[in-house]
Amino acid sequence: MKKRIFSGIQPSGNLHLGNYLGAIKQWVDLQDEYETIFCVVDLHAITVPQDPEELRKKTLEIAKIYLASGIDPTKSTLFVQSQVQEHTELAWILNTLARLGDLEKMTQFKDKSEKNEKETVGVGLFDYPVLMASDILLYDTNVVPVGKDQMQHIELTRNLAERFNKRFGETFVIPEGKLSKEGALIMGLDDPTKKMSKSAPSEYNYIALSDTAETVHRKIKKAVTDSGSEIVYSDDKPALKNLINIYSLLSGKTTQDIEVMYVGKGYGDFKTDLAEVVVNFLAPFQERLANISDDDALAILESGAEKARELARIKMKQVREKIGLLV
Ligand code: ATP
Ligand code: LTN
Repeated sequence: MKKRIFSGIQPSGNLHLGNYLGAIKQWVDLQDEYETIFCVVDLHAITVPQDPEELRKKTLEIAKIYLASGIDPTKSTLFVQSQVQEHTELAWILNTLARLGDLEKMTQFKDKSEKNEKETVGVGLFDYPVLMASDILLYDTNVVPVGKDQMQHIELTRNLAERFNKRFGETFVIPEGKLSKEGALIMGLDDPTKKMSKSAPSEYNYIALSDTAETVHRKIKKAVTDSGSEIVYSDDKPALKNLINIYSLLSGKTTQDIEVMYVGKGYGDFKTDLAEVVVNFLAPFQERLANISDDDALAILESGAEKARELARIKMKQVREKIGLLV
């Protein structure tokens, strides 16, 4: 029996290289070794205001991005969270076990709510990790591949599962988080101390998966670098280290290979080549994306939702029995 993987991305903002290298790329590589379920988490996206038309468009686009990245619908189950109602049902039940104090410690909530007065922060934003726990626990997930920023939510998920099992008897599998190595955190091109983020104030922070070749060249040319002129991979040069990581992850060359290639050359040559490496990844990716029709993507999502509903229904029946609801 293969172990099961579950992960998801919110349909908000423009996906960037950080999302691809930190999340989707490793998902593609895990499809053979694991039974894989990938979700577009639209109910998480509405924890902050979304334009309804935009949300629908983005949801379909994320599904297409999964497909264009190499998520294979014959190997993986792909679906949209809101199309499987058990996610919200389980979230309510887990809410009765979750503790205010634990949710208040979540850094994503703290970051996103910092800008608002406490009185006006949405309850959905606060409760976000409990819905995420439901996503994971509904499917007896063993492993959750995510970026570093999500590990705290996985820990909370484990605690909720343990608390439920202790109180009502063995019901949920205790999941583990899984980080990719270098891709775990891609930093901003304009500031190597902060992660590449779609909500960054400047577009020079990120390379979007939809950027044109011209934009990629312009953004990489403007990317900040460190003092000195040699191309070396070191913690003392965080900006360059980040650029070498991107080069390495997209080209398959090791960071040592890259250092050797640029002995005696400067940032100019390195950056021009890096832009080419990025474009050589993005151009065929964008072509595959353009060739996936709405109808094809919708059909894949519908059959994915059917499979997911079946699994979710079985799990929820167990949960209802355990907690004393009429079944
Ligand atoms: P953002 O700050 O860009 O809005 P996010 O974490 O809210 O990021 P999601 O769409 O929720 O974005 O994240 C999707 C996945 O991408 C998650 O697994 C997350 O850990 C990963 N991820 C996001 N940014 C990066 C990054 N800079 N480097 C590596 N992984 C990332
Ligand atoms: N919170 C995650 C998105 C997410 C998720 C999940 C990831 C929602 N549900 C279940 C893994 C498993 C984020 O912000 N990246």
